[in-house]
Parts: sequence; structure tokens; C-alpha cells
Amino acid sequence: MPGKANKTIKQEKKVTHTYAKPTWCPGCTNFAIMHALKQAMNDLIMQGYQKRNFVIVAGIGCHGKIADYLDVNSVIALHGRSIPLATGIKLSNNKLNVICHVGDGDTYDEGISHFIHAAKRNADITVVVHNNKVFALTKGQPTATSWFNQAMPGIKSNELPLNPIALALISNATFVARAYARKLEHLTFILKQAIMHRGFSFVDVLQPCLVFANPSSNYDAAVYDLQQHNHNTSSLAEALAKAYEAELTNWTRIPIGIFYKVHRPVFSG
Ligand SMILES: Cc1ncc(C[n+]2csc(CCOP(=O)(O)OP(=O)(O)O)c2C)c(N)n1
Ligand SMILES: [Mg+2]
Repeated sequence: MPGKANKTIKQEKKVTHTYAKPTWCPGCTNFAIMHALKQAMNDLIMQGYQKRNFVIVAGIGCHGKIADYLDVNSVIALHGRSIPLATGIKLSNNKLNVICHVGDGDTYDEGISHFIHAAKRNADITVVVHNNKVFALTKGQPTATSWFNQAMPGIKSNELPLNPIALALISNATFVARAYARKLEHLTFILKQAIMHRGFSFVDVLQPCLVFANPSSNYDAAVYDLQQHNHNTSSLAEALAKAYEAELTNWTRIPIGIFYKVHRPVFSG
């Protein structure tokens, strides 16, 4: 029956889950990011994107397991090296939509120079950082974004946290956004915008780790959507000012959404 055959093909085109059993902790906010990514890809497939063109490049860490749980092309890179691998994959086949799912330790510690240079050269990839402010898989060491004096098992961070949004902006990234794992609809929207962007798109996702690094502020009450507050996404000055709002208000007001979006020629080798 032609109708039945069509339905089968349509279902196969959608992104779904693999048979791998998730080993994330119960209630881990990585589940929400995985759900949002799946939804974002399926929405884009409805708009004409092809499932076979999505490639996830994951880092090493709790976040990286996302690659095992979704049935799309994926590769898990060496710790800190997802971004150069993703850049190479995109250069080898321009049709691909290459999405890095990486950790804060992975990206803002081990792989920080790759992050800066990929942004600077406008590599045509998407980088989604699961920013839980901790090396979670190795059980709770501080990363570059850990809070000042963040208590962790056996160790304390006594450094001021890095500001990833400001770092992306001064590195000349052409799409800079922040999302929050518990604002699922918004996160899905931002992931879609990032994937659709031509050039280096970056999303820092606030991803509370329930075991090793509870946020020192109440994200739920503090986040607000920049796109509901007349933010001008083409102004670097406005983006930089907003990039510091969370720090300057002691994380009582946290802008989420698109800080900056411009177009520049992409890196083509
Ligand atoms: C080159 C290298 N250095 C260190 C490690 C050990 N290591 C494995 S997972 C991990 C923590 C990753 O933290 P993050 O990137 O923040 O991811 P999360 O587990 O928090 O999602 C570390 C340090 C490694 N595998 N390779
Ligand atoms: Mg982490």
C-alpha cells in the first residue's frame, strides 16, 4: 500500500533514540538537552533538513553520552578536541550540519584555544556547551566556569569564573547565545537558530549538575529572555553589556537568548 510505505519512510527520517540505556543520574539536566536537541533536529527535518546530514561531535564527559543515545551520525572526540574535529568534518563535506555537544571542562579548560580560534575564523559549526560548572564525569573537580569558592568533594575553586559569553564575543563569534536546560521550549528554539546560522554558532547552556555543583543562584527565578526585552542582536556593544549582567547582579538576573548574531564569510579551508 503506497500510503503505508510513505509512512514508514517518514518515520525513518526522524531522529529517535538508540537502544543504549542512559547512564546519566536520575533527573540529570542532560536529559533535557538531549530532548531539546532531538526536537530541534526533527523540527528542522520538517523544514527540509536531512537526518543523514546531521553529525554530532561529542566531547569526553557526562555530556558526551548524548551521542550514544540519539540515532544520528556521531563521533566522540578526544577530551577538548571536538571543535577542530568538527571543523574538519565540515570542511570535508559542506552539506553536513555539524553540532558539537561539549562540556565546560572540555571546552573552557582543555580545548579553550580551539574554541577561540574556531570562533575567530568563523568555522561553520555549532558548539553547544553543557555548562554544569564542574568536571562531572571525573566526580567534581572545578572547571574554568566554577563559582568562586564553589564547594566540591575534596577541593574548592578559589578563582573567579570565566565568562563564556564575553569570551565568544571578543573572539569574534558570529552567533552567541545562552539557554537554560530547564527552559525546554526556549532551549529548542535557540538550538534551531544556532544550527540554521551560517558560521560559528555558540550556545552556552546552563546545565545544573544535581550531584556535584548545584547552582549558587536560583536560575529558575533569575533567567529572562533577551528577545522579550528589545535586545539589539546586531550590536556588539549591547551584547557585551548583556554578557556581564549575570556577574554584575550576582546571578539574580540572567539574560538567556541570542546576545549577538551577524554574518561574515565562513572558514572554507
Ligand atoms: C586529555 C584528557 N584529560 C583528562 C581526561 C579525564 N576526563 C574525562 S571526563 C572529564 C571531565 C569532563 O568534564 P566536562 O567537560 O565539564 O564534562 P561533564 O562531565 O561535566 O559533562 C575529564 C577531566 C581525559 N579523558 N582526557
Ligand atoms: Mg562539566
